[in-house]
Amino acid sequence: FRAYSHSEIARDAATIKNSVVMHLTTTFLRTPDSMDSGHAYLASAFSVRDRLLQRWNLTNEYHSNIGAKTIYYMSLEFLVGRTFDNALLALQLRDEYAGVLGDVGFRLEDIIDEERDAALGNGGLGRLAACYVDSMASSNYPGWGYGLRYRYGMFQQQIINGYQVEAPDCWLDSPNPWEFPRADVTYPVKFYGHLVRDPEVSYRYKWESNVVYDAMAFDMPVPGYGTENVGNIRLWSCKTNGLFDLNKFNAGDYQGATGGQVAAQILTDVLYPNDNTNEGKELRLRQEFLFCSATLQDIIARFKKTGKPMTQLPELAAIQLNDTHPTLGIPELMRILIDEEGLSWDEAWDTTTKTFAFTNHTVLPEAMEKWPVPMMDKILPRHMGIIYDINLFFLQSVEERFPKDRELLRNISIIEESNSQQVRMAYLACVGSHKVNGVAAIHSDIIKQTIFKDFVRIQGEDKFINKTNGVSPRRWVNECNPDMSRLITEAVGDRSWINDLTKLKVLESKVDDKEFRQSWWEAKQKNKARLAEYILATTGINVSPDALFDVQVKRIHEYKRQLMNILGVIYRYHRLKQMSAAERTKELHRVVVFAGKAAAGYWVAKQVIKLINSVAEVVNSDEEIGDVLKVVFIPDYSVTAAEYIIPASDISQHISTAGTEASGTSNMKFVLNGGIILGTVDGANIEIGEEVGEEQIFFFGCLAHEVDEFRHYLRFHQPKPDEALQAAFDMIQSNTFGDAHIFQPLIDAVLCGGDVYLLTVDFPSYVEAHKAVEAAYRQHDDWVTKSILSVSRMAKFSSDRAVQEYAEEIWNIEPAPVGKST
Ligand code: 26W
Repeated sequence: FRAYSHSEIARDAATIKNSVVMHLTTTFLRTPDSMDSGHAYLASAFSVRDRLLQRWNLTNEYHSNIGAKTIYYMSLEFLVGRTFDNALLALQLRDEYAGVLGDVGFRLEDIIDEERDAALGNGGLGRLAACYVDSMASSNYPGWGYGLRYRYGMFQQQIINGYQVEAPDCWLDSPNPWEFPRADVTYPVKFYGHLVRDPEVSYRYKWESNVVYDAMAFDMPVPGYGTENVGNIRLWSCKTNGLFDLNKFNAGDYQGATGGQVAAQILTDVLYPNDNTNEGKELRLRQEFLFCSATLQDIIARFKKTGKPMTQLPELAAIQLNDTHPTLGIPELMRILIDEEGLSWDEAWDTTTKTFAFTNHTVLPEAMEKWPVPMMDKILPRHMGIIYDINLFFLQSVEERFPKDRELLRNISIIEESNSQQVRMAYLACVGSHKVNGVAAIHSDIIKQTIFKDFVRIQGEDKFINKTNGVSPRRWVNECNPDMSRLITEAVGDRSWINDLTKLKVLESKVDDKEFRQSWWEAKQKNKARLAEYILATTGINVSPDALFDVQVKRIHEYKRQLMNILGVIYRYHRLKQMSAAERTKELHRVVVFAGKAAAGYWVAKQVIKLINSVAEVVNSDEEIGDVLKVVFIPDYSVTAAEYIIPASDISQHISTAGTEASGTSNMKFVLNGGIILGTVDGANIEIGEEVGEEQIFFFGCLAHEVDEFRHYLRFHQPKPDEALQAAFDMIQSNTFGDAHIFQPLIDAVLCGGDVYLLTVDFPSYVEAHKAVEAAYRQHDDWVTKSILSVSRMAKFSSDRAVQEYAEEIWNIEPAPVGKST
């Protein structure tokens, strides 16, 4: 047993070239003469992967040899994006591969572009999971992500006639160099069936069923940067070959022969494309259980190899629940411990609660997962029984401390007494965990005052903590912004900042350095030119990099208020149309960029996309307006698109109604790339403002504590749009952007639907904030100062800091760097 040391990775051009050619000829049966860029990518990727494998094997071997405590990050979503460039940077082989590929006539950038995103997530929650496993690997924490290997990831968004049209994301159609099938790591997962009570122990059961599917592991490497550690994301896929019915086939029943396979496969076929809405679909519940059962069986199997008693599980394993989606892991662990491992209820419960911790990511009521008791009882009879018992013991303990408070018991019960009864997953996750956290300071406060209010009273303040989100500096600065990264490296003196963002502080001393400022500005201009090319390629729209780039990219949702943004654009267009040509020449040129997907069933969000595209069409072809205003909707937003868009922004909008955006993470990415925020006093915007200073951020809008009162007022009073908002409505209603009927429901939601997201309240200060941004951008020198100072103060928002806090305060786990103690 010995370490492969860093230097043993061959980096000379001849060896790299040999390995690329070897994969080209033997893995893909091609010759160098017939190599296209697709095969150049595949052959290079397989060659890089070989180099990663040495470290990956060693990491796993090392961690099991030293019996390291491991963190298991359970998430139904991992929004990884591409891996090739990330791996090249982590192994510090980027220049070497660029050279080798250059020798045979390829540009590395084009080869990188051949890779398809692994888009196994919707938005913030899924990308956070990917950043956290990146940080665990780069900070040497033994940590695994667990998720599902969806055959179809986040749908591809096409824009047809201005409307979003969804197409399947067949990301596995071509070979995937970044996954390892592990046929030997397969677990049976049961559904339905009946229970047989143990004759001796009243709460122990045997669960019998003949509906059993196999979940098979696929492992994805997570290259650590500046370390030899390689992390792992283990994704489960339903295995179907055992389900082929040869007897039916032989009897000529071909559909019947494959029926079992179809029923199984569908479990891991598609990612549910909902972000913040709970549909309550039975297939989703079965997906969640398949995931939880396979994961818990795998964790237990690994633990049992140590030979330690099951009650010591929390000493070797910490399980983090990424929102409530994996909450069935709690009753599944209870079932395994009680029914299969023979623990008493109390031992099992103590072990379970010490192992699990839970992160809440949203306060929107429509996002809260609840499952009808009859559905759960049918699909998972044993788990329903366990949940009843967990609830019973919990309520009994509360009753002892707060006797006769029927209302309290009703409020905190894991079972909601509606018609039909529902299992409240957030309550189950809370009761089954030793720590519960929100994802930004304001959000963590809000959940303590709202959904978990009674739980704070019962279980104590200390259980409820804050862990402000963070983003990976590897992907979100070093990889996506090479020019700015080069400048930072020069200022810091080396690349250490990539694993330690506190080093960014030195930029502060560069703020008066003329040459540095000039380079900083040029880097941004170059990124804007790159985005302009991307916009031209994806939309056919020509934009000038000299304009102010004003960007809002995120899932389309009413609470995120893309509608307010486009209404602001319409108002701007209205004003420009009223000006004389001479007046217009004095206006600041602006490109307003939107991107984001709407859940397939979210009609209002889809109408907002249509409105944006209709406005874009009219404004962009208005010759009077020319370059003064351009509006762009970039289709098919993705991690890769974000890597083009974010480094190119001057101002980005994070304008949720106060109190609704739990944290936001793109806000952090924009500022880390030298962009400035126009935002509400919400989520992590607040903490970003605290760090960078009020000169460096443009806040507007009402405050979270004022929202309830405004909403209450607007339920009973007609909302009153100010003149600006009214002008925007008038422009829509006079058919300026096509048939106004299409958009009337959007206006009605504001004027007749109680204006739940408070557009009429915030619009006046929103318009003012835009004016302030414009004035500031015209002060070119001050703007560069703001940009440099902001970046220098962003250390807090590294996911390395976040993961370290989780490790110290929740997981009780320490770094175990591979190679250091061998
Ligand atoms: C069951 C349907 C469903 C699916 C996804 C409900 C809720 C979700 C997620 C929790 C939504 C989500 O992605 N939330 C986002 O999480 C980010 C990471 O913490 C935060 O930065 C965002 O503010 C929050 O909206």
